[in-house]
Amino acid sequence: MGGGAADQPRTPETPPKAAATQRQTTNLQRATKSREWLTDPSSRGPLISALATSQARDRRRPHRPGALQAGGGDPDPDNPHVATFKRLAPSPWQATRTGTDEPLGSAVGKHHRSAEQPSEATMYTTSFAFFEAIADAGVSHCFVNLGSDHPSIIEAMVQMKSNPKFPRIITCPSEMVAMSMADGYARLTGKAQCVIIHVDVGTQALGVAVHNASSGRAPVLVFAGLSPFTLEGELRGSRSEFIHWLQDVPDQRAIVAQYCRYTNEIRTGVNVKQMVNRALQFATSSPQGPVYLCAGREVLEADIEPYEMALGQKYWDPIELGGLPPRGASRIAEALAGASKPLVVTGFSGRNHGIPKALVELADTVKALRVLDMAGSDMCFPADHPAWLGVKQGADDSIPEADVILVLDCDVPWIQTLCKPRPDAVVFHVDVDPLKQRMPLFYIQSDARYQADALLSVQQIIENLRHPDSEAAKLLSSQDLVAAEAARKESYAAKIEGIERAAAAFPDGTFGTAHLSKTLRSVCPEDTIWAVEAVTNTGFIHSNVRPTRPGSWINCGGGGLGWSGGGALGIKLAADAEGSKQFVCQIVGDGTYLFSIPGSVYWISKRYKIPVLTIVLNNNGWNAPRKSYNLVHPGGEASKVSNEDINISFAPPPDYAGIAAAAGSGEVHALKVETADKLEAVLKDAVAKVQAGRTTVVDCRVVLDC
Ligand SMILES: Cc1ncc(C[n+]2csc(CCOP(=O)(O)OP(=O)(O)O)c2C)c(N)n1
Ligand SMILES: [Mg+2]
Repeated sequence: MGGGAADQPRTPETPPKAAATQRQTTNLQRATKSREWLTDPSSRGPLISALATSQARDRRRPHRPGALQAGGGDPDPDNPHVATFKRLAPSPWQATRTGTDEPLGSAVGKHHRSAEQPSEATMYTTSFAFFEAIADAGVSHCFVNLGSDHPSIIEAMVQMKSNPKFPRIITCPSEMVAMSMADGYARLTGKAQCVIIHVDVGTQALGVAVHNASSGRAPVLVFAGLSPFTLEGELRGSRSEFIHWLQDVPDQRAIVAQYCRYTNEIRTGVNVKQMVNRALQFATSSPQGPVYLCAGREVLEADIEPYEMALGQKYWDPIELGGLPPRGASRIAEALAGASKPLVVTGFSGRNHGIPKALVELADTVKALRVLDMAGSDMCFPADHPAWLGVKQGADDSIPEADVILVLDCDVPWIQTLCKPRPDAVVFHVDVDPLKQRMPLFYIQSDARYQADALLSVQQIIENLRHPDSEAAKLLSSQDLVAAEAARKESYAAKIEGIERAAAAFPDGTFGTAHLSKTLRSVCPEDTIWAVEAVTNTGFIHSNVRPTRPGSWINCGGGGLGWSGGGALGIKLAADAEGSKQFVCQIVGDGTYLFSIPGSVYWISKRYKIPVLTIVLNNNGWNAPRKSYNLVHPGGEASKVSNEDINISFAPPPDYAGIAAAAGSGEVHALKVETADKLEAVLKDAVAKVQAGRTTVVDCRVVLDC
C-alpha cells in the first residue's frame, strides 16, 4: 500500500539557480522580519516567477523517484503563458511565521517531496496560501471539524497561528453546528466566515445547515478535502489510511451543489487565492449564500512559492445591485400615493440595517401605508411604529384588503390557498432575485417585477413622492393624510391592546409563549438580539418582544430545523468580536432544540466562552405536524386523536436544560419553569447568569398555540 516513508523519493541537492533564489529570499526574509513589513506592502518588489515554470515542467515530465526538481528561475520558453506569472516576494504573512531562518522560497516546485524532509518549519503549501487568502479577504473565524484530509491544514494552522491576522479557529464537534455558527455570524455582520470539514462525510454532516444558509441567504465559505487521488506514494499526501478508499466518491461537490452559489475543486495551489476570492465573491453577492470548495489531499500538501494575487483584494468585492429604473420608481410612487390601502409585504429586506429607517420614512410619507413582515427572517420594520403589522407566515387580512402592494425582498408574500390579493390589486415586486431562480415553482400576480436593491429602491420611491413636480407628490397632496394617519394609529392601538390581552397568564398558573415573551422583553437588556427558531410560536414571540432595533431579530430563514443552537453562538461570537457585545437570547421549540445538536452547541459555548440565553419552548413535542395535517385533512380521523396517537408527542420529555448542562460540564446553567408566578424570577436569574458569562438554558413549559 502507498505512503510508506521508505518508498518516498528523496530531495536532491539544490541546483545553483535555486540556491540563488534561496539566498535572495533568505536575505529578504531577514530584512523583513519586522512588523513594519507587515504593514508596508510597497516595500515589496515583483520578481519573475519560477513557480509556474517549474510546475509546468512537472506536468510534462513523468515523475522519477530521486529526480525531483527544485525550483528553477527562468520563464519557460515552451510555454508563453507561464512567463506571464509574476512571483512576488514572500507574502507579509511570512514575516511572522514561526520557524528557522531557512529560505522561504526554497520549496518551489518540489511537489513530490517526501513527508519526511527536514524543512517542515519553513513549509509553505497550498494550505498556507488558502489561510492567507481567507484572512486577507476578511474571514476572521474558521469553524473546523478535521480529518485525514487535513494534515497540511493542521500544519498551516500551527505554523501560522502567531500571525495576528490568522483567523480564530473554533473546534466544532458537529459540522451542522459549525455551519450554523458561520451562518449566525454572517447574518449579523454580513461577513462570510469559513467552515472546514472532512471529505464527503463531513459534507453530508453539514446537513440542513446548507439548506438554511441557502434559503436564509447567509454567505458562508465551506472548504472540504478530498480523499487522496494517488495510492503509491507518488505525491506527498498519497493514500495512507484505509478510509481513503471508502471516502473517495465520484462527485463530492454534488452533495451540496444545488444549495450553493458556487462550487469548485481547487486543482493547484498556484491560484488557490483566486479560487477562494471567486468563491467569496459569489457568496457575498446577492442573492448571498453558501459556496463550496474542495481540494485533494496532495493538492493541499503541494509546496508552492509564497505569493500574492496580482489582482489585489479590492477587486474581489461583491457585485453591487442597482436601484429601480426611473420609470419603475415613479410608477410605484404614484400607485402608493393614490392608494387607499397601500401595503408593503417584506421578508428579508431588513438584512440591510438601513431598511427599517427607510421604510419608516416611506410610511411617514404615505400615511395610509402599512408594513407586513412575512416569515420574520430579519428585523424589517420597528414594532413601535403605527404602520407595523407584525410577523405572519403566509396569510393576513391586510393582503386581501390592499389595493396596492409592494413586495420587497420576500420569498413567500402570501400562500394562495390561504389568502391572496384581490384581483384588481396593483402589485409590484422588488427583489434581489424576483425570479427566485432556485425555486422550481414560484409566481405571484405582480404587475411589474424589478431586480433591484431594496434600500436604493425605497429611497428612490421616497424621492419621487417628495419631488414637488412629481405626479406622485400631486396625488399624495390630494389625499386626506390626517385622516389616514389617525385611522392607522387607531388600528395600531387596537392591535397592541389585543396582543397585551392575549399575553396574560392563565388562572391555573400556566402560561403560553406570548406571556413568556412579554416577560422576557421586560427582563432582557434593551439591546438584546433575538435568535428565534420557534416554528408555531414565532408570531407570539414577535408580537410580544416587538423588536425595534435594526438587526435585533434574526430567524433562520430556512426550513431545516436546528439552526438556532449554532446560530445563536455565531451571533454572539460576532457581537463580541465586532459588535457592541449585545446580549443574545435564543428562543427555540423543544423539537427544534433537539435538532440543534445541543451536546455540541453547549460544549462549544463553554469551551470558547460564548454566553447565550436559551429559552426552550416545551410544548410537549412537535405541534407543527398537527397543523400541517389539519390544513389538508381538517376533519380527518387523525384530527380526533391525541398527539401520542399521531406520533408527535415527546412525553415523557427529556431534561432539555440538563442536556446542555452536561455538555457544558458545570459551566452551563440549567433552569426550569412551569408556572407564571415563578417565571419572572427565573428569567431574571437566567439573564444575570448569562451577563456574568455563563450560558443558561431555561426549560419553559408553555401552553400550546398562545
Ligand atoms: C430537519 C427537519 N426535520 C423535520 C422537519 C419537519 N418539521 C417541521 S416543524 C417540526 C416540529 C418542530 O417542533 P418544535 O420545535 O417543538 O416546534 P412546534 O411545532 O412545537 O412549534 C418538524 C418536525 C423540518 N422542518 N426540518
Ligand atoms: Mg414543540
